[in-house]
Amino acid sequence: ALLTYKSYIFVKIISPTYFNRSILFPSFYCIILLIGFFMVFKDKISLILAYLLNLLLSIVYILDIFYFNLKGDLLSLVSIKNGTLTKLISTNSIFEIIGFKNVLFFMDLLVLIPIIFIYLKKVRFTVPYYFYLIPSILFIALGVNLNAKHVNKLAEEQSGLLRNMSNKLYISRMIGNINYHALDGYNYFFRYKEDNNFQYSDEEIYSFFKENNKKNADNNPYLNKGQGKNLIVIQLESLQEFVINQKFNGKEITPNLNKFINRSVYFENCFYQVGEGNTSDAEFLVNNSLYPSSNGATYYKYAGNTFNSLPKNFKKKGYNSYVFHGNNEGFWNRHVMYNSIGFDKFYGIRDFSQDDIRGMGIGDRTFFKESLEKMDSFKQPFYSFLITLTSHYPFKDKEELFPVGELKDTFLGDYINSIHNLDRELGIFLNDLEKKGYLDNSIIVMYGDHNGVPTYLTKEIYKVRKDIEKNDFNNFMLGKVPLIVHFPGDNYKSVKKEVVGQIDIYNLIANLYGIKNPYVFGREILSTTDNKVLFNNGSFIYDDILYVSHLNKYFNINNGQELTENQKLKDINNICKKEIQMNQQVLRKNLLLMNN
Ligand code: GP9
Ligand code: MN
Repeated sequence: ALLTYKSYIFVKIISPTYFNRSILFPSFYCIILLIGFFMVFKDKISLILAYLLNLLLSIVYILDIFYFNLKGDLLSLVSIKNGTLTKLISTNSIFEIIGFKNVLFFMDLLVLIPIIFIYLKKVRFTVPYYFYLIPSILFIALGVNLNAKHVNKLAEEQSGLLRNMSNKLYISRMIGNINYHALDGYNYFFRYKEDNNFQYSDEEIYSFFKENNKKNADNNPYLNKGQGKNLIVIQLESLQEFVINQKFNGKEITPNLNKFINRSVYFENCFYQVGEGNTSDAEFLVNNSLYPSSNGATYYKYAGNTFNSLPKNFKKKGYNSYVFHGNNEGFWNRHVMYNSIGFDKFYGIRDFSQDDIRGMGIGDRTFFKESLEKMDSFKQPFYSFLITLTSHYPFKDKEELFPVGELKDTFLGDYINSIHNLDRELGIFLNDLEKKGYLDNSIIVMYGDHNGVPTYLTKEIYKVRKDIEKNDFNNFMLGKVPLIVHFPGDNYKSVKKEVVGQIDIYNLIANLYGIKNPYVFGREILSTTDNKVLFNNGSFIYDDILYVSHLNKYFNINNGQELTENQKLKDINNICKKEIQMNQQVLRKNLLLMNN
């Protein structure tokens, strides 16, 4: 009864706007199962176990409430491992944060001690053991059934969620907080051990890094061009390359981006390389020059790792690093991972005005405006990393601005409209940056995080890009995102045709700011003329060759013609595969720890 009551209070606290009776059930189901388990034991032991369980869950609930009140998220094992929890405890008073009335979570535990003591001493048990055993089995059976139903339902509705754990609060609400922690423990201790297939020695990996670094030679004309300047990186939600410099129904889709591209270095062949971690993987690639995990979300799975990230290297140059994103701080485990990446401050949903919530969080206009206000107060030079949100699926912006005509009420129509809105907000922001002088004393890097149109709808894109022939080769080539680098004075403006990936953005920035990191998978792209981009699924572009893994086909990148496999292609395929596997090993073995 006490645990049920505590669960009720807890669910109410973590679900202030979602609270209704049905959301309580999963918590109760967990308790039914637990009661079944300790009833299996003999009377006295089961009583003590019940007490200990109450104690343990009270601690978990209190820590979760503490965590939730500060970070809008729930505790996870990796947040304990990477020191996020300790940092919060050492800088805040638990009692103040959880609120005085929640201290009651522990009051019963005190009161129960003498009662249990008397009970154990005085009460003689006369009821036979099977009397407990039968209901216990019933409780367990019922508990397993009800819990499994809930967990399976969630797994079916949102496949991947229970593995990538992108929204821990939601998981806890849907399957109960006890199940959430059990799942977190299972992921942490068991599930990810699947990846322990180490094929390369650490030495091999370090010598790869050494070779890769040689290619990042110092002889490029852009070297150190950013020294002393701010860096503003803007990651744009769902922005794909196929909308750039395009008109639809006679109207430019992204007029502001197009204008800005004309003043910048524009990479028109940049591919996104994200995995299950989506947006967070793009953030990860850019800030670490590592590929994301080939399964699960890197931000959750490897948040306890050590990284040689951009913020850490900027710190050595005297820069502070800031990250801005208008969603809940816990989404994609961001606030835990940002700690490991080394951002000095994370401005999440609660750091912005609450009167412009659109979709998952703060609307882009408010987001840009208030991020800029915050930046105005920073000591310069700084590194600011902004992640937009409003152009996220389902693309239901309040205003309808773009005449999508026959595409009205279609996925693609909504997407174009949403991207057009993003472009408008970005245009306002870029104007403000210019007015305030940031364009003269900062380098601006912008790119799309991943596709907004899912691959099964790729064929729809040809309705907007009638200039492209519909075929396997072009389906693949539509997986591009724009990459834009703006220098003060519109210097170096040009269009780059080389094939590059998000993983290279780190190196591009590192070279501009004189940052040296020998442990990178990316490469210098401002001064190169080579094509290279690798994907976790085995596809790659290398020189003139494109390999599409799910088709097991090779193409000539210049004309899209299919190539027959030969030894040379096989060798290249193996080299590319090896690099991707080495990266997984770096993550799994936390190899950068040894070198920090
Ligand atoms: C969530 C936002 C969108 O905060 O970044 O995430 P996505 O679904 O694109 O990965
Ligand atoms: Mn995204």
